[in-house]
Amino acid sequence: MRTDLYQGHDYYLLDELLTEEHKLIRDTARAWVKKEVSPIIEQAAEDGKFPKHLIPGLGEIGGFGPYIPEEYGGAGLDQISYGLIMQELERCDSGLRSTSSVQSSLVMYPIWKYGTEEQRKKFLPKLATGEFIGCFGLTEPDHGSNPGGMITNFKDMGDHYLLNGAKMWISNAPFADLAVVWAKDESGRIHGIIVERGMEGFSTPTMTGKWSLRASDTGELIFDNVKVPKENLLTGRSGLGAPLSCLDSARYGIAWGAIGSALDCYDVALRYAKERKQFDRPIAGFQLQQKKLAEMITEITKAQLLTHRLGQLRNEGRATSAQISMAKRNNVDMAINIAREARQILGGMGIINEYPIMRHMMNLESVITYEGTHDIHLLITGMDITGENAFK
Ligand code: TGC
Ligand code: FAD
Repeated sequence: MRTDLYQGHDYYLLDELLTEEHKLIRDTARAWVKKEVSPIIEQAAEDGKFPKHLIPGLGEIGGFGPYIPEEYGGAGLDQISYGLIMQELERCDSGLRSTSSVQSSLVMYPIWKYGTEEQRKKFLPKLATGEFIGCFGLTEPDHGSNPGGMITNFKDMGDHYLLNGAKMWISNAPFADLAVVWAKDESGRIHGIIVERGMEGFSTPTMTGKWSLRASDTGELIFDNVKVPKENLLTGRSGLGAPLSCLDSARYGIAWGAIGSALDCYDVALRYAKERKQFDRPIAGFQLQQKKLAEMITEITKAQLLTHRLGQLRNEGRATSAQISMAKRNNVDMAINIAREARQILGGMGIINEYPIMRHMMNLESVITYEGTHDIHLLITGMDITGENAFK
């Protein structure tokens, strides 16, 4: 098993912009990842299973709802802290970050923002420790990029709601205790509703056959006349804007997380290039390899600057959805390109699981698709700068 030698890369001295608390949070997450996750992640990916024994530890390092107020069990941290945790988790594996960001931004966030006080008290503290795991059901078999077309629906039956439909591609679904599900009421308006495991007619079949994000469990959500208590409706906001606002928070976390994947690929490739000799000298001495490495650190540094500024804007409540889209799209694309270049630097060694690069590369094929595809985010930027909607 390869020893995890990662130390971080900070070419533009961005650490100077962080507080002591930020650095402590980041270093704690990094140390936990190195001790608990790095030794087992390749096996988890090979097995195609999320390592559930990590859940309590993830809760302890603030991986579940870092910015949720302490009164609800969260850590009450700022957005840069949230980003730094996502970066450290995805530095190890995108599936690990997925579990954390789905729980934080797609389950805890909507309950905190749009739930009742009763729902907050019932669910948030247990979600913060990992005693409960949640998932987020927006995508349907026939509605991915266009979630507004969803057909999952509920009817008001007087003393309960009756939920029917299906969601697919849902991270953590196979073992989640609860699902925040987006469904239409009888007038076609979208609402969030909390569906709990054990409710009759609710099942979560596992999706198999993934070559990507293998250390994360993905499943369907099937609702066959599920009776949902009325107190499980999220009453604070309705319409497509409600789930999309949760996506803003998760996409922001991905923008940081993707930097983590890129840093790990760069770190491994740089070390390998200095050690590996061909034609009697380290391959790091050849101009073609230096071009790859120099471009990698340049792109990582640009992404770090973009994302740090976005974090400041988020802290001030000024970041727009379109700014978040730009960062998600840029950083994931940057990371996937770096993974591909890093793999080449390692030659044949780049394809085996002694090194993490191929796993990152495969993971990033999911990350570039979920939470809005690469092309959808381009269209969001296009609409923002021109005022013209090219989606429809
Ligand atoms: P459109 O007509 O543009 O908007 C409908 C309403 O939503 C508002 N809105 C937003 N509100 C908050 N935040 C945002 N980011 C928002 N974007 C739009 C908008 O103002 C409008 O409000 P109102 O009051 O006028 O009704 O919607 P559209 O139907 O044209 O679709 C727009 C589009 C394509 C950008 C959007 O639907 C989209 O982003 N599609 C991509 C779908 C997506 O990202 N799905 C992600 C599923 S979850 C997931 O992938 C989790 S992976 C987890 C992991 O493992 O990490
Ligand atoms: P489609 O929407 O069918 O898109 C196919 C292609 O068409 C894409 O290239 C897209 O960019 C392009 N396209 C679509 N519309 C347009 C347009 N208007 N103009 C130009 N091009 C367009 N969803 C959840 O709700 N919860 C989850 O937890 C979750 N986890 C996921 C985990 C994994 C591993 C994966 C792979 C997906 C997950 N998703 C989840 C679903 C994810 O959000 C969707 O896959 C994504 O939104 C794209 O939808 P789609 O796959 O149906 O592709």
